[in-house]
Amino acid sequence: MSTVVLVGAQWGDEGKGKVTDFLAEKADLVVRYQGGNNAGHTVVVGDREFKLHLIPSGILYPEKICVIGSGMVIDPGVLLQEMEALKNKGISIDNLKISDRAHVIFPYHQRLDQVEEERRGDNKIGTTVRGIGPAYMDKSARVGIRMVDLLDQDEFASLLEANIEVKNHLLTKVYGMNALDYPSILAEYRGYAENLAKYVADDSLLINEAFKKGQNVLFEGAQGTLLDIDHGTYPYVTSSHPTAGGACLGAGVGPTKIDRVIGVAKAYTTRVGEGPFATELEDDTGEYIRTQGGEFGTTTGRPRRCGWFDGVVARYAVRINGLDYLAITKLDVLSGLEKVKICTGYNYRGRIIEEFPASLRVLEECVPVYEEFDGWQDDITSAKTLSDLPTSARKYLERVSEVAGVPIALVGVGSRRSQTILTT
Ligand code: 2SA
Ligand code: GDP
Ligand code: MG
Repeated sequence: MSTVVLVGAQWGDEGKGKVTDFLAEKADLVVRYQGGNNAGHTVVVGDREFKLHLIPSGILYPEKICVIGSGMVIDPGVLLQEMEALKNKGISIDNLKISDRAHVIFPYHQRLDQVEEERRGDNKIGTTVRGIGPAYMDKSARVGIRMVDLLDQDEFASLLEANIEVKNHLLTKVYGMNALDYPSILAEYRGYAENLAKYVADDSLLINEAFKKGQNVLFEGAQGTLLDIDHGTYPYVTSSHPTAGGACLGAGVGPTKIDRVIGVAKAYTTRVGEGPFATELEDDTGEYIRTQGGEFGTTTGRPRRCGWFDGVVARYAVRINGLDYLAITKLDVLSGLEKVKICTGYNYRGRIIEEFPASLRVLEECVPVYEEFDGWQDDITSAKTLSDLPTSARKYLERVSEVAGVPIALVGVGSRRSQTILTT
């Protein structure tokens, strides 16, 4: 396996948690490198379901080292709750490591996320309101507070005081909200620091030492390529780099160390939050997919928008991430449909576009060009190999692979670890 980066090839929720858990069996380290508790990664093992937000999906294997990388933003209260919930389910968190360089989310980040969304009105982004954007803003503005700063009592007190002074000005004078109380936040976060201190480490050093030992490292992306701050449907994106390059930045690893990049995509497309979505189905078929696929946000419970597989998006994800393979999940969800469709290009004012456009104004006018295929009625959730699948499902997968331009390494036919077909 060596070093593998797993990324979302669409708008997130492709089933990265499940695929990470499946591949983690062969990994020594599993590393998250961006995002925070906006992410929701669901892993089902036997009859037990785990919803992870900050902790890598490798945590269900007791011997794997799980790293929260420097590119992440951490809400320490949420992290401690997640750790506690895992412990209560009998899952060991002894091998969890938290980067000393990861940035910390504070209550003012959540408040600003909420009030900025409200002020955007019809132009809202549809964020998870977890304070992710404002925390990354502070990081870029060079006023953020990192885990290493949180652990240093005096340094933390002065950084927090300076931040709260500015944020209170913004909250009260600009947004007409109540001021935040510095002493109580200081005390609360000092408590978090005490509880988290023993897990804090130099993630880059740890991972690079693992490379020297010849260990296998799996990087687990959160969100998806089309939500990347540089390459996504800006401004309807998250504030981090869910793409493969983000793994290097967000874990202190050189690009020469990456052996393989796998993109996870659903057999259809979903998006939660606002922004253009060319293949969206606002009809009974969209509703069917949402119901069959249980397409509701893992973190917020919001209904996800559903649509056909978009080959333009897939090709874009292959290019942006340098994908070697696709992992296609949730093929079982399409069972029962008479016809299924793949978008192979966009019709923009009578011209066929095959590459994903930068302009949202162009994207909004794009009409998908579809190829239609026979569906399949059989229950495929017990399929173990490709040959167990109905011919029409196999044809569909073949075309998905052709349109995307990369082979398919595995296919998901159910949420359980065991419901995975390896094709290579
Ligand atoms: P944010 O909160 O600033 O990152 O929101 C910006 C955009 O990024 C989208 N986003 C997501 N999209 C899909 N899944 C995500 N995780 C949760 C899940 C989402 C949920 O697993 O279902 O529960 O609602 C995720 N996180 C961020 C977000 O919708 C905005 O479009
Ligand atoms: P992630 O954010 O990419 O990890 O995805 P989420 O966990 O937010 O959403 C994916 C959902 O689909 C979860 O509820 C998974 O348990 C489920 N899932 C993953 N793979 C499959 C699959 O192949 N078939 C079905 N039916 N469900 C799947
Ligand atoms: Mg998710």
